[in-house]
Amino acid sequence: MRKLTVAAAQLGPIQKAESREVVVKRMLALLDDARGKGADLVVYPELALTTFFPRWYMTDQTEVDTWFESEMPNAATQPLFDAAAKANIALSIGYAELTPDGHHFNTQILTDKTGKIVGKYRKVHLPGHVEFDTERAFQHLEKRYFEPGDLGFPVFRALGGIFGMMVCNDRRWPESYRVMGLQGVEMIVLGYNTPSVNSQKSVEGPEQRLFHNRLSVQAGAYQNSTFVVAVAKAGDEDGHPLIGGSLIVDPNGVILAEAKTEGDELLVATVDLDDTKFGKDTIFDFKRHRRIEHYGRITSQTGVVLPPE
Ligand code: CDT
Repeated sequence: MRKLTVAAAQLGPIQKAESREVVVKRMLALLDDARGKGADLVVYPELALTTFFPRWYMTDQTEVDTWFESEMPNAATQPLFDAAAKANIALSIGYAELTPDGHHFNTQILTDKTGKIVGKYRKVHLPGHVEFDTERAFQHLEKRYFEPGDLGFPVFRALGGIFGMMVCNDRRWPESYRVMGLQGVEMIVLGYNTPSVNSQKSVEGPEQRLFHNRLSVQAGAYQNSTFVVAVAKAGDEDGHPLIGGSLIVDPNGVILAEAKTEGDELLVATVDLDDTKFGKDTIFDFKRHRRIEHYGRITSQTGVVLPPE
C-alpha cells in the first residue's frame, strides 16, 4: 500500500486586472481546505497566477514579460510555499517562466512537502499561432509568447511514487503520456486553460470540449496504467469563457472525482499508488508487448504522409 491523498485545486476565472497577490489568497484558501482534508499534494492549474494572457495580442516585449515570473518562489508566491511547508503539503503549480538567460516557457513545477522544488516541466505541445489571426473569434498566441519546452517529459521520485507533469494541450497527445509511461510514471499532474468554444469552429462548444478533456485524460491514464490529475482554470475571464471539468482519474481510466462548478473548487481523492502495478504488469507490460520496430514514424515524422494514389 502506498496511500496518497491528492487534491485538484481548480481555480475560477482571473481577470486581466487582478494581481498575483489576490490570486495567491484564493490559492491559500484552497490549500487550507486541502489541509483540512488530509491532502499530501495540491495541484493548481496552468498559468495559475494570472489570467490566460495568451488570448491578448501584444507587440511590446516589456509588456509581455510582465506576465512572466523570473523567480519561483517570488514575493507573490512565497506565502503559498510557506503555508504548504507548514502544513506538510507538496504543491504543483503552473506559471509563465522567464529564465535568467531570457527564455520563455509555460512551466509546471512539483515541490516536496518542505516547499523545495523537486521537479520542473516545460510545455512541449504549444497550441495556437504566432501572429494576430483575423479569422479567429479570439486569439490563442502561445506560439508567440512561449518556446517549446526543452526538458522533454521527465519523471520524478517524490512522495513515495513516480510523478510526471504536463501542461494543457499536452494531454491531447498520447506521446506525452507514453514517454512518461516508459519511465514508470504512477501519477501525472497537469493544469489547463481550455476555451469553452473553438475559436475556429463556433459549433464546438463546452459539451464537446469537456468530452475531449475527459476522453484524453481517461485514455492516457488507462493506456499507461497511471493516475492522472487534471486541473482547470475555469469560468469567464474578461468575456472569454474557459471550461471547468477538473478530474482525478485512476489507472483504469475511471473518474474518481470531477468538478461541478467553474469556480474555485477542491477535488480530493485518496489513492493507492500500488494500484498502478496490475496494468503495468499485464496488458500494458510495455517490455513484453510493445513492437517498436513498427513505431518509427512516431519519432521520424511530424505531418501526415499519404499513401501513393
Ligand atoms: N492552454 C492550452 O493549451 N489550451 C488548448 C487550447 C487549444 S485551442 C488553441 C487546449 O488544448 O486546451
